[in-house]
Amino acid sequence: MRLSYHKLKIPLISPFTTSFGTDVNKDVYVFTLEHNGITAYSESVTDENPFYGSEDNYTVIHIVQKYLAQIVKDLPEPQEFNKKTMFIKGNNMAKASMEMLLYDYHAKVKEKPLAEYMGKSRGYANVGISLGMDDINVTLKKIQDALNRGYKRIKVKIMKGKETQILGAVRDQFPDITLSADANSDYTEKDFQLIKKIDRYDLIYLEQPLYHDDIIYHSRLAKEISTPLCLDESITSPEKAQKAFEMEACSVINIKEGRLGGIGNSIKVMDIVKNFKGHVWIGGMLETGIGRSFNVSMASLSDIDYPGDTSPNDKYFTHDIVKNPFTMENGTIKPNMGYGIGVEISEEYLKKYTVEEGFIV
Ligand code: OSB
Ligand code: MG
Repeated sequence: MRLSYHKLKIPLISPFTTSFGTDVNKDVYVFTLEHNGITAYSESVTDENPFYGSEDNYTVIHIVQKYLAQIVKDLPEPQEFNKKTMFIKGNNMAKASMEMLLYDYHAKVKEKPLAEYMGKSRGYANVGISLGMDDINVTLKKIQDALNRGYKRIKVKIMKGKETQILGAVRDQFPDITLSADANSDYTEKDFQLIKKIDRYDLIYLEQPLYHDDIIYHSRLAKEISTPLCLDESITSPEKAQKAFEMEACSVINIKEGRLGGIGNSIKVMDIVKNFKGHVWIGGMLETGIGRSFNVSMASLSDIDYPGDTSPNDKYFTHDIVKNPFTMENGTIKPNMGYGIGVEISEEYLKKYTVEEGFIV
């Protein structure tokens, strides 16, 4: 058993701006597990800064090296890995990067495509697009292009004070599209009057307007606005999802396996959402083809009812590190049918974008 990493820096086709900053590169750890002729992969959804959540690339590699690698070494089933790592508080993105590596490994051992290994797949994922903030004319053009390509939902990033300008311009030009907005926790409980203005844009939901770890104020806000609320950052465990629905803080959840500590917890959240008759979709963190393959498989599960942020690889990178990128047809993407995540790594581009590599255990 050998566990190793590549740290990559891959230029993004266009900068991605959210309320917390602008990314021009994808800085990512890719993990590789090799055993008995099987090679499994995963990536961490963290980047260089803890601005989306509290983890970053440096905390992930630290937690992996100091604690998780020893547990991964025994090749436990993912559920077993989750139990064995419960003593480590938080650090969900680090845990997810190893749990998902084990998912890929065990799906490959059992010679099953990941979607089949995880649950009931409908065979394809419905796809939406997440657009970072840009000059408004650039955004309008990107929306038109996305609609031409068949995307089923458009999500725009907003921030405090710019919501009316962005959403007003989008709705003027596209009165009928399925539209959502993501504030990435830019507002506070003092901004409810401002947030209420968003009701007039007829969004399918407003994503994470308030604090990254909040449920209580979102619950209060949900009672004052008519737009459904979707939580992303705040839902870091199945227990948080349960609490959010019990408090009616949201009716929609954006699942990211990384934020939830892996696929096992993500499936538990899907069950909770179903129980409360909420809606659920699979988010994205600008993943390479490796993380994207996990996301597309998840998004193809039949309990996922809204389109996800699971664009084809060419939205992000000129050259991905996989040789079999996803293609979108009529706003849908089919999960890979090879064993596990089913990606073929391009050694050429993996090497080209590697800034550091090493052996862990
Ligand atoms: O809030 O969903 C988010 C990217 C980085 C950090 C947070 C978010 C996002 C996205 C991108 O919205 C979705 C994608 O991968 O296309
Ligand atoms: Mg979000």
